[in-house]
Amino acid sequence: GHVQRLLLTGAAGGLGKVLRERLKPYADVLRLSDIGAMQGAIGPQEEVVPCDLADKQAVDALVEGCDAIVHLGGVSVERPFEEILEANIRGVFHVYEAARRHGVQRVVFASSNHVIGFYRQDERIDANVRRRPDGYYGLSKSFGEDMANFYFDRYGIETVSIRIGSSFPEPANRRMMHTWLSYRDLTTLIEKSLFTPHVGHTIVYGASDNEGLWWDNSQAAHLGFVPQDTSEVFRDKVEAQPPVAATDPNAIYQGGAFTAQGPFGD
Ligand code: NAI
Ligand code: 15L
Repeated sequence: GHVQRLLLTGAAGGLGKVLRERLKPYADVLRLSDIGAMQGAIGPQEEVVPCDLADKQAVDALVEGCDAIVHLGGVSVERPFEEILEANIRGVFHVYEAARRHGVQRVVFASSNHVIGFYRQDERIDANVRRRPDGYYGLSKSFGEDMANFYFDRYGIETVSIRIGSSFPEPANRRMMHTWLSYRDLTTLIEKSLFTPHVGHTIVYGASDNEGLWWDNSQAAHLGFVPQDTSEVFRDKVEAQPPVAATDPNAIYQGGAFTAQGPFGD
């Protein structure tokens, strides 16, 4: 698959930096956007449009002329509600409204495992389970998935919501042995999410081929996503770390420490 102009929000972030390189083969032009500064030289295939996702007019202008959107922008950790509200909740609304106004037919939404973070690590779940967000951040991603659902039912805009586990160069701890998603597998999953026909609103878990996976992707089989990497190659390194207490949320819940953050303020 291939599109003319692909919008990447959150392009200056951890995953944005990686995908900015890896998504090049799939578009003539990558429109890179972030509220923060973009690193490095701007390539011939790239255009940079700084934007605050909380600014509706700015997002409308950002989306104009794009053929598909990979929406990574926003607050990516647990924070007070008011911050999440602006960047993630208003932000995702602005992205879909702009997509509707400018005829964009496909969105890939960076959802998160924190939408289901309060499931326990001994439970195996699929995309149809009741959501159990583990904080305001997880709630905002849950709202984003509902937004995707609504814009498909009402306007036919198709979305793949990827409930990303932990996408980093390596799994950093024991929990991430289950949740790790390699950059290679992330890229493949985004490619499938952009170009598989008739996805409606599909929810898929973003994890590599790890041992003892908590997540069952059978509802997303039409994407044909087959992860190539596994956290297993890092097991010795990760298990050299001191053990985690049985009472630590990192050992109990799929969302790990996010389940125990807050309250904020008084
Ligand atoms: P990140 O925090 O490094 O990148 C997010 C980017 O969004 C940042 O560059 C930030 O400047 C930008 N941003 C924040 N508020 C903004 C606003 N109001 N307007 C415009 N841009 C704004 O996060 P990362 O790790 O790159 O994640 C990318 C996406 O994937 C996020 O939506 C995150 O929630 C999601 N995700 C990532 C996971 C991971 O393991 N890396 C796991 C699950 C979800
Ligand atoms: C996320 O949603 C975060 O964006 C990322 O920074 C990690 O904390 C990841 O989840 C995780 O659960 O490991």
